[in-house]
Amino acid sequence: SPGGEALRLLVNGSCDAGVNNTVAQATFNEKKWVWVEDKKAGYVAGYITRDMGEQVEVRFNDRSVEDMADLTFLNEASVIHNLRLRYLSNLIYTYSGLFLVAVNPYQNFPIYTDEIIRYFKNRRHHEMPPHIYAIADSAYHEMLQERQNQSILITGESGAGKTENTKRVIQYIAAIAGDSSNTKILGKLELQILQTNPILEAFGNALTIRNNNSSRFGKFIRIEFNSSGQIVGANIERYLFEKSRVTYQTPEERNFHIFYQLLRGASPQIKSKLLLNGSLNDYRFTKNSLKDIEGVNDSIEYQALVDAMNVVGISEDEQIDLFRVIAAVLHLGNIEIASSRNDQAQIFETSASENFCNLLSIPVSDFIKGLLNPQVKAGREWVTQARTKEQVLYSIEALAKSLYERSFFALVDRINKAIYRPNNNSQFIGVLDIAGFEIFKVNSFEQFCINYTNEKLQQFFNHHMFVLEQEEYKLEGIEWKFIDFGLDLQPTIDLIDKANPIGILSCLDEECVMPKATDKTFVEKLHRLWKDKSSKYQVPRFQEGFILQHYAAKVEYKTSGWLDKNKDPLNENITKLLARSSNQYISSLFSDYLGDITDNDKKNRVKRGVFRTVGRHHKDQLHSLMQQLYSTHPHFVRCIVPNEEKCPGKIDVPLVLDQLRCNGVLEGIRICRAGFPNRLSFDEFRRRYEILTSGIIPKGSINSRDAAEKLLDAFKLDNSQYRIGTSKIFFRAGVLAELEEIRDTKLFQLFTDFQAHCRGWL
Ligand code: AOV
Ligand code: MG
Repeated sequence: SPGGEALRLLVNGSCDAGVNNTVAQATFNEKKWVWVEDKKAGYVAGYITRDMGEQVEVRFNDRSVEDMADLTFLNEASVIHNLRLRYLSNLIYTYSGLFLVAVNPYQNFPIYTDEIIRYFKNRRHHEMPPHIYAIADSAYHEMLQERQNQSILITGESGAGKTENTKRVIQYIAAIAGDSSNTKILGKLELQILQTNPILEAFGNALTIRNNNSSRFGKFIRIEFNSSGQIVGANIERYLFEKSRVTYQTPEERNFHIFYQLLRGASPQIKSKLLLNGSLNDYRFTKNSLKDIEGVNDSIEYQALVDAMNVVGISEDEQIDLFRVIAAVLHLGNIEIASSRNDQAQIFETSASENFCNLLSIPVSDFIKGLLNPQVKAGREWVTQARTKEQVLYSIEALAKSLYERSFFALVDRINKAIYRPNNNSQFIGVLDIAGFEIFKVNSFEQFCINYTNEKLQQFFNHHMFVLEQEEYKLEGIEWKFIDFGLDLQPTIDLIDKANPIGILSCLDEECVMPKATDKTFVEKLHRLWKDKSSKYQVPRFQEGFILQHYAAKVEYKTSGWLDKNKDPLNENITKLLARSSNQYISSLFSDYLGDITDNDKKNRVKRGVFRTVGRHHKDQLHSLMQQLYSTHPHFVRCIVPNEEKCPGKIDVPLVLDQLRCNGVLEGIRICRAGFPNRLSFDEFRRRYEILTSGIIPKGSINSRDAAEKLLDAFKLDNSQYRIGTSKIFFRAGVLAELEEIRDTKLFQLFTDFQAHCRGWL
């Protein structure tokens, strides 16, 4: 009984447990049902498992199921009820057909300890409660057994727990894959891999309204193993970085963590080296933001960052270079631009510019000239242009964002250098932590890119779930009529990324090289191309933009600023100066701007992707990610935000339902139930369930297929409930769960009989 208290027996009665087949019906009738008073829930139904006179032990009927595909009645209400029941009993993980669903607990449960890791290690997936470790463990074992690369795809809204679960996967794998001698101490490489995370988070995460530690980039971490399953290296690929945060944050949000860590945690010596003598309120790029995160001390985090960099092997000089960029960005933000009478930009106070140039080792006079009066090519001639205050401010911000972004990308490359060892014979487990589908009040290019990504990932899921699953039925020769679920997302994907007929991304690229093109000409061209041509495309009533039908919902995109966001133009006068900086790190960040004098250089720039637009770059990266994913055996994790207040123990039902609809969980269950989601080999089936019958299977040799068939007969399972393949039996959702329950009861009975038997002896 819960809490060991005596339970009050209230009413003897029956309760509709909703069982619908003969085997379960039989056990149902044997159960002695009771209602138990509960302070919170009123009355809870349960049945007596042990009668001790004054006290009884009760198993509650209102138990949740560990796999929602086993729910007897499947609808939105039962799914949410089940998740809620579990969440309120501190069970944050639930299977849902092919998904693991994880609801953010907003509190630390002791479910990630070394002991729990040992508990999951080497156990079979279906014997274990739902947990992220069970997913990590099956990926690991399937990689070794099937000799196939694995992937774990973790998606969900901001704040849902993607990054936390990603960390848990890495933690688990580092613990079990390095641990061949069963010692607790992690190897150096495993430690380095674990320590890459605080570094990436310092530079790539920020406080947002929805998450105190929000990742502002997506990542795919590949951990590579040799044939005996030991880690031989790792590699991190990053996607879509939100660099606009460097120059602008709403008052409730912060800039990237590193700004606060550096200004609050660095020693006076380091700060003076970086010419930083102010605090957060003295720099334009930090002063308007929120300053503190509840429960976080930025100086302690700074120390943790430095420790992590030391573990990974990033030297003190390299660390200074990384911080140099942060300081330079802060100085850049403080350059004050005045405007002359004829509207020309001017700089009177040069100290911020001097600091910037000193730190980055470039000549300050050239810098100021390049900013205020850049040389631009007009035909074959170079002419000097005068700039307005707005133009200069714009190029300063573009430079700050680009400087930060390039340094962040270089940091990821540097980390990869430390942990990646090319190895031809390795296999990998890849973990994808990427922002889920987004719909805001105003949706711009950033949401368009992220939703495009999610459309592709959902298409991948559908392919895996519906196509491959049905192929397996065919392979096993079971009778099956191919179902077309009408879930092909290709029309929307084509509309976005096809080159011919020209999709949205290509159309945007074309406009980016057209002289005189504007956001307006872009959207007009789109309408001409797609209005009434695709059922997934609509023209909005009021604003300049377009409406796309995504798998999750219709989203209206506003296209102002898209040309610039896609082209991402920089002041080449300044980037060329930086490319020639005497500081090697800085010059390496801008090496793609090393002059455009020779044709060779030009070719080089094309090759290095300078001329690639943001959209094009993302499309290429995504293409390569998808190629990798299609070569893997995937595992899907869907993270759920329980409420908008970051509050433990509270489930906001409409909010959760919305996410379940968007991320395909509900649809996934429906389809799972139309098919035969559970399967067991003949041998395994016999081994596990022979105990439920007596003497049906003759002693001695009988092949496992015949044995299994005899068992199925004995259980009187309706033959719509299973299919017999060439090597396994496939079951409808819920059948195995019921057999398991009967088996539990049986084992318990055997155990008590045995006890009674022993007592008889005494
Ligand atoms: P996200 O990665 O999905 O959002 P996080 O993984 O950063 O979300 O989770 C947000 C916060 O929720 C964390 O900082 C933790 O405080 C808490 N949390 C999440 N999962 C757990 C867990 N399993 N146990 C304890 N606390 C948890 V974003 O990167 O914003 O898309 O952009
Ligand atoms: Mg995250």
